[in-house]
Amino acid sequence: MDTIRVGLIGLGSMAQAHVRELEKLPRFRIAAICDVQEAALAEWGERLSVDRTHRHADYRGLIADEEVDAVVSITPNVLHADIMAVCLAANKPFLSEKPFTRTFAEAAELLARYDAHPVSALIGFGYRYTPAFRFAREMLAEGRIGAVRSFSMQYLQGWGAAVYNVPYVWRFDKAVTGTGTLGDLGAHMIDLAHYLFGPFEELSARLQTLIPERKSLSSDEMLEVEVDDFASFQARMTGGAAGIFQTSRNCIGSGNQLEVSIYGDLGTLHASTLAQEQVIWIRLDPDTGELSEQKLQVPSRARRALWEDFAEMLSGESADGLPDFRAGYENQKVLEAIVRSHEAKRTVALAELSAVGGKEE
Ligand code: NAI
Ligand code: 4PW
Repeated sequence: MDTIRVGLIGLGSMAQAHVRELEKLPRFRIAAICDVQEAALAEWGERLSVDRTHRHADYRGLIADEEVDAVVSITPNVLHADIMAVCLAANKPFLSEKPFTRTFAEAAELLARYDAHPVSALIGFGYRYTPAFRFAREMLAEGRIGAVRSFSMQYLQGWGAAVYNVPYVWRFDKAVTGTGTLGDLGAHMIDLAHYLFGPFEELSARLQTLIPERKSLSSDEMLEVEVDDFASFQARMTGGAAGIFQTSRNCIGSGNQLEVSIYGDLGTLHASTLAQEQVIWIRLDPDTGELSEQKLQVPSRARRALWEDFAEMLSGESADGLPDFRAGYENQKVLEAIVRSHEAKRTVALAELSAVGGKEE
């Protein structure tokens, strides 16, 4: 496949980011688009020069479109599972946005379908491609800070803070989103932890809703928010490291702040989206006990785009550390463990969760 003809489903805010990336890579051509909003279809159709016959109001039409080699699903969370299921049935490769699904039951059912008929698929865990995190992973593999004993991670944004009076959009509606800041930002943190340290073994969590009502989009009515807007949990990874996590969308001035501090036997690493081109390395000289701190610039080999890996995957190549279908499923399992831990007020081992209708490894 020389040119990869892409079909985009969901022409909202994140579609802009995907289109920007796709336009940098000549192998891709956006051949079809889909949205339930006619105005968005018309506007994007003109902008991307997509012929009217390839502008779809129903995602099933786009997935069946013969001009589409690969599907990109960028819709509200409630649609993720069905769009992936239709792609699997049609044998169409796809890149689907996070969180993997809205619930673990959806994830388990999808896994069964995927195991029966796998197709090339990636999930939008884009922070695996943040240069600082890729370089930190490389440094860990080289043993630069020795065995990792513990880490702390946080993902903070500010747009949901009370002062901004953000109305009740789909991200607060449990039926559409599944969980709140947990599935939205927490899913990225969990994926980053898996990418850096391997699978989760057990965890204990607390979910809180600090702003319990949001104003309706269409009236002055205040609507109850059933999903979390503050999530914190602590975990033990199968490799032995202990981790502590927090996420919130109510932290004024945070911007888009995903960061990790990693503590090993021989030193410490700090990496953050606030300084994506550097990793701070604190080294301990075991002979003298002296500490030194370096701000390392990320080397060019740690720059890579999710879309480049997707193109390679479609050509039958497979890079290390891909955010693949199984990574999506495992991520949803951790989200489920967090919800169960919160509800039961106890530590939950990941081994307790078995797939509903799906094969476990
Ligand atoms: P959005 O609300 O801005 O856009 C969603 C679009 O989907 C809208 O244009 C809407 O009309 C369309 N849509 C709704 N129902 C549809 C249907 N049945 N068929 C076709 N289109 C439909 O949402 P946003 O921010 O673009 O988020 C979309 C997804 O992307 C979410 O799952 C979110 O978690 C994920 N996301 C991922 C990010 C990342 O860093 N990986 C960043 C932002 C969002
Ligand atoms: O859906 C989320 C968006 O609100 C994303 O996954 C992260 O936060 C990145 O962009 C925003």
